[in-house]
Amino acid sequence: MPQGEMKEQEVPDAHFTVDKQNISLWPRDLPSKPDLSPGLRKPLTARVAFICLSLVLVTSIVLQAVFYPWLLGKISDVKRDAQVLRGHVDNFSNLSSDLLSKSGRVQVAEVQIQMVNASLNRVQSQILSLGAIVERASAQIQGLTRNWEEVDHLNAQIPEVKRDLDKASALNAKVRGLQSSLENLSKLLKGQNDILRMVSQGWKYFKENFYYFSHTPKTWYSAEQFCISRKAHLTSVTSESEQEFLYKTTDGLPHWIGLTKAGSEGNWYWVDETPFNKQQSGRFWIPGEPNNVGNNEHCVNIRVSSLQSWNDASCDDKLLFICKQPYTHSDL
Ligand SMILES: [Ca+2]
Repeated sequence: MPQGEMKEQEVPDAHFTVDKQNISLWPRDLPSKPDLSPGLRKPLTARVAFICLSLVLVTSIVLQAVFYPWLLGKISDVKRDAQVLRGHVDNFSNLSSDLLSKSGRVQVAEVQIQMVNASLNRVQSQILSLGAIVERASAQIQGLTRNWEEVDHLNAQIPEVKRDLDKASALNAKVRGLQSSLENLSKLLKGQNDILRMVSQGWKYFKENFYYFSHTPKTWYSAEQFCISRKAHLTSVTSESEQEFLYKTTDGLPHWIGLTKAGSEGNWYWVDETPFNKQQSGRFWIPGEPNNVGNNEHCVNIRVSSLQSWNDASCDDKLLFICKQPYTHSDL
């Protein structure tokens, strides 16, 4: 140490250092050791101790000066690390509680997974059945496609069919018309047949009525009974043409007709309930008739071949007679 050396040169009696160097580094002839007394050695020891303590103190101060900031930094680092560690511990605690809750959730999730698996199994079986259904549907679609092609083919034929239908409809209308004509003809023929049948039985046809001119004389009442048995009555006369037909057919032979006042209070009436028109019928009486001879002439006959041919006579006289039956178109 230079300072030590300088102090050695300034202070010649500092033999301790010189003596020590001579021993360890430069072996020389040993100087003769001064005879140090114990009184001198004590201050020297104290100084050495002081120096050493100073050195230690300085070193300590230097070290403190050097390392104190470093230590402060370290302490703050440690604190920070402690805080970080505490944070980790807290996080770990939270993580632990999370793990517990998540463990419960995991169990729930396992149950749910089992349920989902069961559902998946069901879905799988449903998918299989759906596959079968799809196959059947596919087959049906193919069949429908073929049917559709047939429908298209038929659709193409529709216009032609429609024309045929129109023709058929027109023909049908004609057929209906013909059928109606046939029905009318049939009815006409049936009417003709009825007329022929009645004519064959001795009846005469005139303007929608059949007339029967008897061959046997009867009283007026018996004659009416005969006509009733033939679904007829003694004839009424309601027009000049009918009167003409009757008197011409009787050809002058007296015939009972259905006009009488028997059972009434002197009023003429038609036995077939045709209303009696006294004014229009007045022209059919023989002039001077009805004269009611003997106050006993209550029935009327056609006596002569003339428009004025009516005569009142006794109802008990036996005369030929005329029945009248209206031609009923029962089948029309
Ligand atoms: Ca008379």
